[in-house]
Amino acid sequence: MKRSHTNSCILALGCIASSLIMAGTAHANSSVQVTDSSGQAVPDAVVYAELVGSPQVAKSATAEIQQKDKKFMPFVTVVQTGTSVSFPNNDTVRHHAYSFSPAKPFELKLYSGKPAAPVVFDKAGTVVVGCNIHDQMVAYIHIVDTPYFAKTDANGTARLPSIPAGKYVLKTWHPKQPSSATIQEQNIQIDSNGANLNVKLNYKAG
Ligand SMILES: [Cu+2]
Repeated sequence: MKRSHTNSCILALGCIASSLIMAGTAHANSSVQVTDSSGQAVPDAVVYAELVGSPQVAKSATAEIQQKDKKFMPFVTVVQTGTSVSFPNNDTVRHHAYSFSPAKPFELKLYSGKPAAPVVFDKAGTVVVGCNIHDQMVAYIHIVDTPYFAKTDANGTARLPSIPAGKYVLKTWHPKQPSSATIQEQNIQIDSNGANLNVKLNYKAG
């Protein structure tokens, strides 16, 4: 909606007025600080806000997890359901990426360069990716039913995109979450000023 508006704006005078109106209703970004049970800031945590009662499915987003120096990079990826993820191999050795995770089992047989097709992640959940050749290689993909997601940086801070005002459930996931644990969540209210939120994980993530 926003994009087509911008495109149709070229040389249109009405555009100036409507841009001002849009600026007036713009939503501020929100930030989330994540710490663990020992009080340490937690990098690589995934935080996402779901509008209460309204899951939203993406249409055609893309993401990339490359293989470099016998590692998957990034280590943690968060995408919305429906996203196509490509797995380019930027090493000189071949890799064989796969997952047995119920949210999306897949296999990209021994390859170098760019695989023929990306993998579409169409179900919310966590997918653990490994390489058949190099056991130490691992990556996590957390698939969410909302466009409002982010990953914490080295300081444990995540910056969520602009979120319309409303009631949301803020969920937080991290690769160190015990497999028996459910995803931590808290009810939040977002207003037009955004929000500065804190999440304390009930396990050690370091
Ligand atoms: Cu490999």
